[in-house]
Amino acid sequence: MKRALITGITGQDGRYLSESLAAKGYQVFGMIRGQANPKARMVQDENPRLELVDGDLRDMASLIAVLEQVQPDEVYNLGAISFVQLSFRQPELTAEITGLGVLRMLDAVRIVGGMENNPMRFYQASSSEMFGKVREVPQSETTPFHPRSPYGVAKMFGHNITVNYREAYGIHASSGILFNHESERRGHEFVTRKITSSLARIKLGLQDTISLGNLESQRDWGHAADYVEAMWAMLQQDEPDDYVVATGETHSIREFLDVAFRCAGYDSWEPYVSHDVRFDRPAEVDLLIGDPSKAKAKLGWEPKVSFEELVRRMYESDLIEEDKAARGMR
Ligand code: GDR
Repeated sequence: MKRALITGITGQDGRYLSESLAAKGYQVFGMIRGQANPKARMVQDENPRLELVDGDLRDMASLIAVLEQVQPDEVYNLGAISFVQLSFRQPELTAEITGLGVLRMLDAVRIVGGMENNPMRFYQASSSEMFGKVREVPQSETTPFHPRSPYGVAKMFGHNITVNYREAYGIHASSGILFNHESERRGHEFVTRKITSSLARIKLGLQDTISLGNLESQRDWGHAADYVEAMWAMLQQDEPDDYVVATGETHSIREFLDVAFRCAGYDSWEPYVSHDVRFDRPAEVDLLIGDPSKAKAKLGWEPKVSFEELVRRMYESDLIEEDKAARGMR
């Protein structure tokens, strides 16, 4: 039975990946940070075969101890401060966890796995935010980076150090440059879930409007359940490498609003959406659109969920969730 360790187990991707690996017959370990982490119980309930282990990406000794205990075949490093806007308010903490955390985990893999014939395969969750002020459209594995946030800068360090450890120590370390991926489990701070959950509350008569920031930015949005399959496929290759994971389609926040409000039976979203400068960013990423041809050709990976289906699924799920919450059932 193969063993996998996932950091960021309580996040959207950690939850999908742990279920997918368990279904493939893996023994899955999730790294949990902090005492009495309230999300530990939720992931344990969702996936009873999951084993939780204590560790923190800021604490090298804890990472070595976790790897010694778990002896994983595959390490998926998904743990990070992942909210771009927060990274402007807490840039140093973002660099510490999202950036240096990758180096610590790679070093722990190097030390525990050994210098030669290291059996531990490593996946780094890199991000399209590294492309930032894009130098080319669409963005591929060879597009130069130009990050626009402390988060993007930290992810760029994580990506580069992963490539460096692969080249310097021969570690089977791959980096997935994932474009935005959303789902019914997306955190409420991200724009897609903020829109679908607020829209559900508007539909249920629980809320009047949604306050948003910049509606012009364009993103390449896919479904997270599809994207975790690409992570796994990367670690099954003979050779480690970097891959863009995207749909190849881009849509503005306005288009997201169009589709979501149409699903809910409204002709227009304009009367329900107001602008709030608090949600504008000091520097913005205007346009992201990925070229996933390498992932398609080498991993045989393709996204299954379309943009329209993604929006509809998120809205319909939120309608049920918000209704339950309003009745005190959540
Ligand atoms: P992003 O996702 O920054 O692309 O990073 P987010 O959903 O936060 O923002 C997308 C775009 O929407 C605009 N926007 C708003 N965003 C939020 N969160 N809230 C608002 O009210 C709002 N109004 C407009 C933003 O300015 C932005 O242009 C996500 C994260 O998951 C990263 O961790 C990941 O690496 C990348 O996607 C790929």
